[in-house]
Amino acid sequence: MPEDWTWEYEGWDPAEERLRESLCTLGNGYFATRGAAPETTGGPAHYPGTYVAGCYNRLVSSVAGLSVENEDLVNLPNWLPLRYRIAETVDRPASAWFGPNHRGLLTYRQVLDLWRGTLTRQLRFTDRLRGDRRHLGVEQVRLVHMGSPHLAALRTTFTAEDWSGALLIESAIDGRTTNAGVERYRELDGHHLGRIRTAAEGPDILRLRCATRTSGIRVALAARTTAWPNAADGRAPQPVPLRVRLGERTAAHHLTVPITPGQPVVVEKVVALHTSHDPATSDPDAAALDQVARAPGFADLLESHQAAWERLWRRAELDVSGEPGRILRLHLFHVLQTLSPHTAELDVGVPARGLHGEAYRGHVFWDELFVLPYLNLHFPEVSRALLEYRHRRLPRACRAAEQTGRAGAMYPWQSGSDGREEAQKLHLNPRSGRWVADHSYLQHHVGSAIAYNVWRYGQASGDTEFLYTKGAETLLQIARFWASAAEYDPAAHRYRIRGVVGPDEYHDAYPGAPEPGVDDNAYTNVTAAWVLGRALELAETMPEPPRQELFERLGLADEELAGWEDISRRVRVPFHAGVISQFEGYGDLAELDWDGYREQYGDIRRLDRILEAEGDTTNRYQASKQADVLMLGYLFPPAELAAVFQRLGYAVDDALWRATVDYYLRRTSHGSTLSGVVHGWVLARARHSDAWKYCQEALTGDVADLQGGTTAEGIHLGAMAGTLDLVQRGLTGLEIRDDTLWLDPAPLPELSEFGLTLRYRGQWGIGLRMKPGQLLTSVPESNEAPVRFVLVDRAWHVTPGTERVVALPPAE
Ligand code: IFM
Repeated sequence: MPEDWTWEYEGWDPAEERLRESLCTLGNGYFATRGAAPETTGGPAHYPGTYVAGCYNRLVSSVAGLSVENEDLVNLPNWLPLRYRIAETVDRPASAWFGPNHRGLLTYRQVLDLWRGTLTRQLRFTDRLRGDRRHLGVEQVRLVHMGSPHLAALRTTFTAEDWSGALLIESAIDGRTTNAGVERYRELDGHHLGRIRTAAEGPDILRLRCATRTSGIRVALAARTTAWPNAADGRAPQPVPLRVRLGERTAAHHLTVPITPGQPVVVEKVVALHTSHDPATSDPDAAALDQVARAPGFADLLESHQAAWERLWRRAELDVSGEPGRILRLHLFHVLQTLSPHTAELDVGVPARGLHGEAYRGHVFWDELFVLPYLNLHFPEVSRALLEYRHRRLPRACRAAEQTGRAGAMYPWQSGSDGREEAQKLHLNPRSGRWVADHSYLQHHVGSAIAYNVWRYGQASGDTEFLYTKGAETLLQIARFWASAAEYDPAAHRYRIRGVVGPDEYHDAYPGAPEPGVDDNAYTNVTAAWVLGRALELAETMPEPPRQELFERLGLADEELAGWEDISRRVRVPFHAGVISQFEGYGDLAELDWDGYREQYGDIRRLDRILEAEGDTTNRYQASKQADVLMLGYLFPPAELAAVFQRLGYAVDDALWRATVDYYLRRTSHGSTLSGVVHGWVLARARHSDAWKYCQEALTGDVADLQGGTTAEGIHLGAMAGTLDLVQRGLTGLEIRDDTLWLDPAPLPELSEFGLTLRYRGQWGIGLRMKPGQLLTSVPESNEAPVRFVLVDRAWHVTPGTERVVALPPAE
């Protein structure tokens, strides 16, 4: 194993447990299970959660006198339960159930092994019987299989250090789970599972099936438990017989195993999980039973699981030393556990909080904007599947646009199973206890993120089969939406897009305005113009066929395209005080007393909650939650950004951009983990002295739980993937166009040495290695064609089996 691939937690800390559960989640892109303790099924410190990608259910709840409907990623039955105690005689317990909360817990250690994809727990207990102290050691290894996506396994080894007797063990599946992992949602109905049935099969298998209550997805788990005392005399061990206990919503095996010092007891639990959503499955119950009955033992599963992880790591090589490297590997691990090649077989999007918890209900936001650019260069088939998720929901997005009187596709701010708008109408401010109207559905910029991803995927993968069909259709319909949303203002001779919310969610209305939304959000308008520009480029460059067929089917005639041309050149961008305005009127808002608020509250990341609790609102202030205008510097390399503004007839030079960066840097609270990524990226590219500070904020967002308790409710997938891309594209300046890898490095002094391998248009293992003052490019021997690189003023080809080192221009 490469060095430094583990995350270790020493000691039992109930206050930290839910955070550890999120960070120690194991998954495979099909399902994931939080790193919860199997000894207990709940309690304040514990939140077991198992989530299958795309398994949603919709329920109606009553809050603040209103009936609200929410669709949630469902917490499925818990397959982990395995508890144990000492038995004096068969069936006669002689100790309490052990577990992290047991008062005899002596040591507790937990190790997440990224290379192997396992979570190992080591516990040691003491217990007193009639004055005698007994010591029990427990080592437990778990995996969620990366090769066989429906399998998981848990192996527990018990060691009696100084006593002989028996262990009473219970291995169960628990169907009593609800969605209760997020305190803010406690007033919402979380009972998503119904029709629960339990059964036993043969000597060692338990079954539990159920269905989601309204979406009717059938879910089935089957668990095979095997236990034996290790055969010290070398004879084949005999598994211990199991006793079945079936409840209405739980199924358990009980077993009593003799144990003596030097003869550890091993219990293996192998679990299969299927749903009726799975491709090529008619009966999930039968599929789970079949799979678990045929599954090999833990040792074989571990071997094939590790081999699958090794293959993944080869496709995602990232070599960064020190603590940043360790964190980046953890981020990569969680990205791959959420979005693996198995995901490419499913109809799912990018869940903002991974498959690691219930925050944001497993919904899909614009966060894929921070995820796909990374995946494009390693797992293009996963990117394509995620874009196909959007394409399948294109008709729904077109209906949504139509319902607001617009044309084209208006994608929802929050998407779930069928692509309708899932954004909540009310959200709870935990600080004030008030339910507040939520206008985030006005973040129509999500459409530009989808179009951007279509375009960048096409450039990186060269997959014209997708780009010229589903990709083009999606992008053209989004362009059409922007064209119909833009209103011509004769006084300004410009097109304006009114009534939106930008990425900065702190401004959802003008102070005192009766209607929500702000006008001419610069990010929204510029990206809309860019999308229109790409749509026109497609119209010009798409080959025949399929161009005519697609354009005819969409009813896209030349006059409409001429309208797009005009709009793409004349969308309005507001400016004030020598900087780009976040939106029309931003510069007229009051200045916030940042120092005063910091002094009073310390952490003011969630300024919106603080002000609302004070009876005030962020709408009144020049205070942004997260990068908004600066997102433009994240999406577009300097030359492209300048060209976009030039096409719009605005001169945005380096000085104006730097002034804009400084302006918003002083007015942003970073209430989203995405903000650190964008600021780190933009400041690094602007050679700003604060760049590393924001990169560190992005790196530590989840491991240090910077947003105060939110990581326990699920990781921040966009920020995790964003940090990978920060190295991959941000620090290298990598762009892919014209069959060339364009580089424009902006190395940070704190991260000036790193290496990565890329997959680019069917070529694998293309190497980039940065060192202070030099860049090494390589192409493996196995590749067929040379790769072309361009660095500012130099171009070169690297032929297969060779490398080329070039000197980097000195930093300005
Ligand atoms: O999409 C983000 C948004 O930008 C900030 N709030 C959280 C969302 C989901 O991650």
